[in-house]
Amino acid sequence: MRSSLDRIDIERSKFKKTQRLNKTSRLERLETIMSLSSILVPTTPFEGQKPGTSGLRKKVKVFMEKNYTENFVQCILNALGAKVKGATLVVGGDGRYFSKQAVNIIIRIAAANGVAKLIIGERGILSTPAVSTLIRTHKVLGGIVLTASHNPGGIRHDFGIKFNIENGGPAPDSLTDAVYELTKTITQYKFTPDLDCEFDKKGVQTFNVDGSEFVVEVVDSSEDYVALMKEIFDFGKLKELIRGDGKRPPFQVLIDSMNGVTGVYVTRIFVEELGASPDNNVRRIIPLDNFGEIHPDPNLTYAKDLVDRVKEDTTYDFGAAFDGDGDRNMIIGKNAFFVTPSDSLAVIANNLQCIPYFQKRGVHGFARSMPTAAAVDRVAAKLGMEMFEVPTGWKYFGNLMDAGRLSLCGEESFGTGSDHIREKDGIWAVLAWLSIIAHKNMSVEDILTEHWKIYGRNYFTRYDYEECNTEDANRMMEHLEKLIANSSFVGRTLTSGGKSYTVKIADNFSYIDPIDKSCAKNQGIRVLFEDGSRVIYRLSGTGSTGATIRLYIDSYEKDNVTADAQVMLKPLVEVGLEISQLKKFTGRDQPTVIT
Ligand code: G16
Repeated sequence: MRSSLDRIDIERSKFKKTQRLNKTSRLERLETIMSLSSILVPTTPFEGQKPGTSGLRKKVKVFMEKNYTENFVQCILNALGAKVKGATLVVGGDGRYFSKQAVNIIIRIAAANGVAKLIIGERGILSTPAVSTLIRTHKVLGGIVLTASHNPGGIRHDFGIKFNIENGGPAPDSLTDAVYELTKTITQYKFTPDLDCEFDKKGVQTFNVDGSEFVVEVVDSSEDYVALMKEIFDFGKLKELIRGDGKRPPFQVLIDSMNGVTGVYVTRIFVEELGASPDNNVRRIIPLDNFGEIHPDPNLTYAKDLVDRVKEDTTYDFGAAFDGDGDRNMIIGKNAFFVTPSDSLAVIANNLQCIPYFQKRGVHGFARSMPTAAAVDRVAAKLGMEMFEVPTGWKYFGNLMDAGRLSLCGEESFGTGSDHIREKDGIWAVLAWLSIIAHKNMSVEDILTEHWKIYGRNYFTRYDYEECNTEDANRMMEHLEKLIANSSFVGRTLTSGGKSYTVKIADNFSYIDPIDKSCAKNQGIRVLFEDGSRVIYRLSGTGSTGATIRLYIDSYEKDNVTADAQVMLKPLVEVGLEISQLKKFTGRDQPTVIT
């Protein structure tokens, strides 16, 4: 039976010369190594090993500095404490540049720290949702995910490491804060220098390290994940949709992996299981360690290539793209009709009965991150569902899911997911959309239009100002802090393009987790207006260079639901820029990305 990566190799051979894998069985040779010893390596702390919204992200060259990666990995294990001894961890990532070196470092440090077993994706490849799946299905202590997500890869770009806990989700602030504190004082790490471990092919290798057994199990990158998707969705129905069923012609999809890790899963699920054409229905499905020099971020700017293709070729009914590690998704319909992530969440929430998983398990609450437009709140209100608003970051959904109070959630940053795992899940989102389309037999645009007619529309846009000078960006945020602290700000009316907005509430968002009562402060400045519109300002926590300012604009219309979002929101954008004095502080008069 071929593994997922073998299948990808077959695809790869169509594009370029097949990379011959070294088939000599190093596994046999390793079996003869009976006893290995660990050593303590002296080291000194590095500044700035502070995990951001989702792990530590830096330039590859930073991770390549002597002891940089080792220090961080050791600090993760130190922060976990005594639980590490005898534990099992999952290791894998999106295969970006430096992944293999990082996996080797983790193997040697984990063995030296008394970890009993590592479950590693073949060649170190696992999407972020697949890591979450493996942690949950194997019921292990957690996983180390090697990715900088949607950030570009390659030697000149970004690498990242994050830890996921035993529920399969990103580590909470308490753990990442502990890791950061440890990085400031680390003096040594444990290492097994002679541990030479193969992870290119499925199989189990056993070593003896300091007198204890250490096992490395290399698993198929997609097997458990595909099995989970088959439990959640009706693959028979989805196949009929994609292939056509005699009554309906094939529903033409174009699924774009943007040279990221989802190529492995797209090949298995869309091509092999659902019968999509490898030539016409999928693209950029070979995972490349530099993502082919593109920015693997599924939005209208960085996935423009897909948008243009779907626009030009009107035979396509649907397009989707994913980011490097497969947790983000973008959905477009015929003629590249764009579905905002906030609307995508609301539409899925309104149609969960189309998905067998929810038919069986019922639906227990919805959630969104604070900057995400409130479209899903309206669905929750109509369906009588509990609704949560959390800070930006998937880690804030985990407790609610574990407590059985949350089934579906999403973020404006192109993340959508459910309690099937504890990460956002790009492929899951596309399968959810296709299930809804198969059930309703409607186009993407018609589904949206119908939704807006029922609920009204939250017009939403996000302006990103990437790689600003950090001091400038901080000064702008300080200015906003001062402004909202001034009691005369509430009640002030701002006017632009003939529209007036009166400030109702202005604050810096904080959140108390309803389950463990932990508090997250300073999660973004919100200016809420009398008419329900909102402007939100945040600094990104995922960049690796300078500061990225995000300006989020959300405005609700009950009846006028089919206008152009950018035209509709222009006055509010102007108001947002005026309040922040963004141009004055940063010198920028245009955003890098508009979504
Ligand atoms: C990460 C988190 C998301 C979050 C996003 C926000 O996404 O997993 O939950 O919404 O960051 O990023 P920023 O702080 O830049 O606004 P990913 O896909 O990068 O892991």
